[in-house]
Amino acid sequence: MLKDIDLSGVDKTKLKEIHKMESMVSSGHRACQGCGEVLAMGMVTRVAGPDTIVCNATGCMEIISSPYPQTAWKVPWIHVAFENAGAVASGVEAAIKALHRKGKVSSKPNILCFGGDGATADIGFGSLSGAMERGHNLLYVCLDNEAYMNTGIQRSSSTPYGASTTTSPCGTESIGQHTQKKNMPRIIAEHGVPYVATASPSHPTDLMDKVAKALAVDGPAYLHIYSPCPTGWGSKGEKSIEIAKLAVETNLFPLYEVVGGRFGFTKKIKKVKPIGDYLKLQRRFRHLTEKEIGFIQQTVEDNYEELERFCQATAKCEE
Ligand SMILES: Cc1ncc(C[n+]2csc(CCOP(=O)(O)OP(=O)(O)O)c2C)c(N)n1
Ligand code: SF4
Repeated sequence: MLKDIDLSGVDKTKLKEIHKMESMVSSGHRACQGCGEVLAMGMVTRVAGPDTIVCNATGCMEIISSPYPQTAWKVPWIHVAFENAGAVASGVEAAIKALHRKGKVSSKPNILCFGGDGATADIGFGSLSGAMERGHNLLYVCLDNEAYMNTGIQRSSSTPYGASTTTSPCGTESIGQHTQKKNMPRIIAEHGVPYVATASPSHPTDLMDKVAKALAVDGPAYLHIYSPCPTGWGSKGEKSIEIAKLAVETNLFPLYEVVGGRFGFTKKIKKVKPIGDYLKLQRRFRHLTEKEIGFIQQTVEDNYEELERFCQATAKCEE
């Protein structure tokens, strides 16, 4: 069902102001150099600010930020098992709501949930779906590095076709992952939640504007952030932002949002680059032949056309 939600009053992020915004994840954490996940988490928490509670599903971001007795977190943070991050975040939100109603707390902190693609699309999917369906006022952020990195680069349902991982290795009999990536933003949009968006650390103001909108809506919001992982993708740490940018510029990972059920691009690429430019920077794709690259190119174009149709179908009719 389409619903009108006015987000025009939400402040836009100014590029030259970002350095003044404090990340709630301190430096000195143990992420690999060039990790897209930790970069994205810093951007998200810059917008959310100190009045925030974080629920963190098991995965890289939990491990690198909380080696007991140390922590990189500057806000209340709870470690959550793979399968129930959505449920725990729901409980935290309901508890805050009750305490607020009873006059025991005055603030209404932002409730953030962070999960990798494995936590989000696979094992934690049920509890995430429940949280979205029940309408809890929280923001769930999927940090999508397209595999289970923390436990040794195993494939997930978010691993793209053709990628080599330790459980979908390429070889004479296999091209690597042979299924297509699960479309999580679309699946969550189908829950009818007020705000869903894709974002990338290569486009920081777009990403941070989306966090501000997600926190402004009343009810659940979902942000799917593309997160390069040099260790799992076999790429150079210093190339992470270039790779993330190429994912957007090839239309492999279009930047869009779904507000009240209406789909809209937040960035349109004028000169779309070939998918080979993106693939060649990563070892996980280096075995692919021209024929397979052609197949991936076609899939990218088909998916993009489908998204365009969603945008057209849900656009507001002009009087
Ligand atoms: C039910 C369950 N199965 C498996 C594990 C082991 N495990 C811990 S983290 C992890 C992978 C996490 O992958 P993802 O959510 O994509 O996050 P990433 O590490 O890539 O950031 C796995 C399989 C677990 N903790 N719980
Ligand atoms: S393995 Fe990948 S996701 Fe995990 S900390 Fe390293 S770069 Fe980040």
